[in-house]
Amino acid sequence: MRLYYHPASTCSRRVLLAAHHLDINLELALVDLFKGEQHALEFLKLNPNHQVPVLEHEGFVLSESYAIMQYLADTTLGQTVYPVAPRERADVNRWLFWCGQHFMPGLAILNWENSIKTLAGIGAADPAEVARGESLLIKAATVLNQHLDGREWICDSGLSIADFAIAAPLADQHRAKLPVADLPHVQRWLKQVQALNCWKGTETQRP
Ligand SMILES: N[C@@H](CCC(=O)N[C@@H](CS)C(=O)NCC(=O)O)C(=O)O
Repeated sequence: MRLYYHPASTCSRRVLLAAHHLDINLELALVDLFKGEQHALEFLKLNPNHQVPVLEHEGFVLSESYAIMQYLADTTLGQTVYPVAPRERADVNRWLFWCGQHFMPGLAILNWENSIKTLAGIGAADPAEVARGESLLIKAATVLNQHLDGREWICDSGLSIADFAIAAPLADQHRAKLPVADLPHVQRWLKQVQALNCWKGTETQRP
């Protein structure tokens, strides 16, 4: 299986976490977002949305990080991070959708303004955008913090791809200046995810 990715892409990181945990060896193909390679015609045939990650598996091409994590789990015998019991699976799906719909919008703004712009050398953060990102993210992260109060993992079925999905973009909490430092349950849970082998094993694939 080949994964088109970029080391600064938190969406790629969540796929890498899932693959490492599932013991799937991905062939990594760098798409240099800083050089604009996501706009190349060849890449647009794989993903017309101009974005990584994209998985290629024996002629099957799949974009969208959450769908890729689900596919990796579904093709792994005996895995437990994407349960098959309908209600347990629905709960994992709920948090994957929540991540995309509620958590990522504010986080992506802050990641872009405070982190990626600096890494790519394309200028200073826009204060109005930073304020918009903070306001969106605080609302979502507060919901997550309350949910994690008294819970070991996000879903009661145990460690799941929802933990990978939501923890991955928090890796850059300091560089992206994410307003989550004062959320004790989020921080305690994140430390737990960061103690997993899959987290340590994918650290070198980051900038
Ligand atoms: N919904 C997509 C979002 C993917 C995404 O935002 N990818 C970013 C990197 S994390 C990207 O490739 N950005 C390049 C661009 O938009 O030009 C997913 O979950 O895979």
